[in-house]
Amino acid sequence: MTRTVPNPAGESAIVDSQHLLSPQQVHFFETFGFLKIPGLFSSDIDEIIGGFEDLFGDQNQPVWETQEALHGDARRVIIPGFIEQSPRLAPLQHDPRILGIVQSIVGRDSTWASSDGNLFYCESYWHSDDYAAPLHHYHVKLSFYLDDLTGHNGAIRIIPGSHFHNQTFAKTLRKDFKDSAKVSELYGISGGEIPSITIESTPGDLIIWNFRTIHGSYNGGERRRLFSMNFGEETAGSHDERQRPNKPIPAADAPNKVT
Ligand SMILES: O=C(O)CCC(=O)C(=O)O
Repeated sequence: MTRTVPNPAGESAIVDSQHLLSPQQVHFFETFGFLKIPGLFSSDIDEIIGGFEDLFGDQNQPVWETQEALHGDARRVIIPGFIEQSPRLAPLQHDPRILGIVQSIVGRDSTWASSDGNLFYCESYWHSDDYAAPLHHYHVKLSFYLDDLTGHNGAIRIIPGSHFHNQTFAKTLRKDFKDSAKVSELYGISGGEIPSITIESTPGDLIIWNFRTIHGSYNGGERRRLFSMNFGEETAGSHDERQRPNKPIPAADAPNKVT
């Protein structure tokens, strides 16, 4: 069985239904604000890591070196427009596994919103991705972490439910996290002790989150590798208009493990 999906270039492409998320995975994502698909790219991981290292190893490659408060003033190296510059990674933009996920959670009106490659020599304090797009404009991030990560060496953490950005819970968190130095004053615990889910990962896993979902990473070591592909809805607000409470979730043929 096949379904039509607009690819990032705006053309119609055919995605086999095997690449669409199950109703349970979509429900999980819409309820908690994230989803991990273990091993989705494990058979391609050598090529993916090779493409990543080609770009970061190229002395002529322009990079941004940042030392921002969000990362404790420590070093982060970014290459914007990342996979677009790599012959080995660029095909991911049109990969049916990616397009199937994007159609499942953004819908048919999705647009490509670029990619970024990162080397972290730092932690990331709690934030949502409102620097990249206004929160009312629905966007999702598909992330490839290229090291084995747990809570002890910088695995991404998210606060489930914080993607309901207009609710008091999410608004309170965004206000309280504006100044990371205030977190212990406000809550009596450190940033790393804020209640959250740590998404442990191994290279080849895909982690997807809503730009609105509050996320961070703690205990990160040297040279943590990440690249992400971003997609958004074409018309701001259209995804939210389609949401309704208590929508029925079709029964699955077999249980799906989502995290
Ligand atoms: O892994 C991290 O430290 C943070 C990544 C992040 O915040 C992002 O890509 O939006």
